Amino acid sequence: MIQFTRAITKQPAQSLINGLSLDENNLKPDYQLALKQHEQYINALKQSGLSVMTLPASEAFPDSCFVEDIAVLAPEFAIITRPGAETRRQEITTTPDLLSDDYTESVIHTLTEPALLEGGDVMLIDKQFYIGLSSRTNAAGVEQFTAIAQSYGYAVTAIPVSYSLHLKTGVTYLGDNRLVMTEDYQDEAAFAGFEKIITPSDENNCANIIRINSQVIVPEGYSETQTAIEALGYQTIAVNISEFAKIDGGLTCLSLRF
Ligand code: CIR
Repeated sequence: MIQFTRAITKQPAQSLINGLSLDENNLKPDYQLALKQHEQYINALKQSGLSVMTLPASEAFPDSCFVEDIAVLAPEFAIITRPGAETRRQEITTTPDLLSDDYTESVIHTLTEPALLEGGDVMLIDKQFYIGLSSRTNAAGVEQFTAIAQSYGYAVTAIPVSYSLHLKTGVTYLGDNRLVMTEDYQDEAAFAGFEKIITPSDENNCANIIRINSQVIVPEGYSETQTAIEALGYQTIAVNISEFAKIDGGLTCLSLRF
C-alpha cells in the first residue's frame, strides 16, 4: 500500500454553486457551508498524517476545487490530464507549477488531444491502474495514459463506467485487497479477485472513501457502510460533504494525495 505524506487541495470558488451536475434539478451548494465542510475535510487529511497545501480559489472555474480530476500522481511520475468536461479543460492553467516541487520535469507528462481523461476515473492499486471509460474519459485518454504508465512498469485495465460519473464515484480501494463499491460493480470481471464491501443502495455515496495510511475517511451519514468498514478493523473519520455531493463531488475528488 502506498504511504502518503502530502495532499493538494484547492479552495472552493464562490462559483461552485454553478458547478456541473448530472441532475439539473439538484439543489445548489450552500457556499458558506461548503467552505466549512472543506475546512473539515482538510482537517481530516491532516489528522490522517498528511501535510496539506491548499491552492487559492479560481472563480473562473466552478468545479476547480475537485482537484483530483486534473492530475494523476504516482510515486515515480505525474500525469496532467485533459478533462472531458469542456468547462474544466483549462483548470490546470490556474496552477501551472502545481507539481514542480515534487516531480522533476522529465517525469511530468501531459495528455494531449484527442485524449480525454479525468483523475476521478483513475484508481491505483499497487502497480495496477484501473481506468474508467466514462462520459469524461475516452479510449484515446486510456491509450495515452497506458503508454506512459507502462514505461514506469505499471499495468492498466480499462473498466466501462455507465453507472456513475467517474469510476471512483462507484468503487474505491480500502487496502488489503478490499474494494468498497456500489452493487453496480460487483460483477465486474476485473474486480473478481478482491474482497468486496458492497454499499446498500441508499448508501451509494459511501462507495467513495479514502484510505490514507492507517485511517479511512468516509462521508458522514452512511452508518451501515461505515460500521462494515470499522468491523474489518479500520479506524474511520467521517466528514460531511453534503454541499459537494449536490454537484456529484465525493471525498477523493477534493484532493490529490501522494
Ligand atoms: C464535475 O461534474 O466535474 C464536478 N461537478 C464533480 C467532479 C467530481 N470529481 C470526482 O469525483 N473526481
